[in-house]
Amino acid sequence: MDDKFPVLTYLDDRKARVDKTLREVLPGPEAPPALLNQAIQYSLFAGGKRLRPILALAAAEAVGADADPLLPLIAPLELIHTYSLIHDDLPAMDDDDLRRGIPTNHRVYGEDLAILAGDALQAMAFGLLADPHRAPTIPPEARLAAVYELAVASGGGGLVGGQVLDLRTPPPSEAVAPDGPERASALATLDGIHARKTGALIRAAVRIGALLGGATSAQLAALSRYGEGIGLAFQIADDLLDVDATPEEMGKATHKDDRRRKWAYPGVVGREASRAIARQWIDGALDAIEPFDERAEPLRGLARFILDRRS
Ligand code: GRG
Repeated sequence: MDDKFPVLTYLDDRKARVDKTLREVLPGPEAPPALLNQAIQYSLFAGGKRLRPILALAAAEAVGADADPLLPLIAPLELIHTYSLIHDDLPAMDDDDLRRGIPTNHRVYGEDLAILAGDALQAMAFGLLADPHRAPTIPPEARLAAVYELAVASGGGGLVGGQVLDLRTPPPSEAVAPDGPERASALATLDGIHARKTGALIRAAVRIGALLGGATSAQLAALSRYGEGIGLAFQIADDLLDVDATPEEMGKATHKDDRRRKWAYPGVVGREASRAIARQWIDGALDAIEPFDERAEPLRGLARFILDRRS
């Protein structure tokens, strides 16, 4: 397997394509109601990595599809992700001042607009995906399957459910002994939160790309396992960055998990074990796509990137 895949170039190139599509499909900042569209554009174009749509593009490529025509159906993943960040930052949730390196949406536009911008982004995502005029060559069944994936990943079994657990699960007890029974139960709690809060949308991104790209059921099953593995690894890496990276690198406050006594991997099992567990998830994800040919190289590169990223 070639581990020299130029993942940073791939990320730059695909991010530019996703951004171009987002600009094409979204109402401009002057479209009425202008304040709403400005609030949406403010957070959407604040410089996210676009990892979820990029994973969907890479999954479509891995099953042999021409991914570019799928962009209008893949870009909605970023709308759901951005809505979840805007709402997560609200005073009623994480109460954050900084996101993607700039003041959070509610700090600039007010809580009312931030809530409504998130709501509109969510509705827009489903509207774009269901619009038969976009990517008209995609069979209606594949489009419907993608709508279903996105709905499941966004709701109580995914983002929203994960956020509820994240906010309301009582914090972990001080020390978790490496061999004690509390460790297994703490890890199960953590994985349950992570799989919903972060993993569900990442897994759905990979599945949506595969479904729209015409994956066989065997390919879809393998890619689901890949998506699940990188989703869990992504959140462990995010927990590690919260303790290791600077606010400048992350574009948001760091050391928040510890201060807020939140469920996070390093606080429960330590940095080293956290890194080892993330590595196991990535290895499992790479294993799952082992039967794929060189068209899955972007997926392999992205899996490695998730572990090595600094922001
Ligand atoms: C409010 C319904 C609702 C859900 C919120 C997304 C989320 C759930 C909370 C945000 C905080 C958090 C730690 C989420 C986990 C996912 C995560 C690490 C998001 C950051 O994703 P990146 O790194 O961000 O892809 P960019 O800015 O690059 O898009």
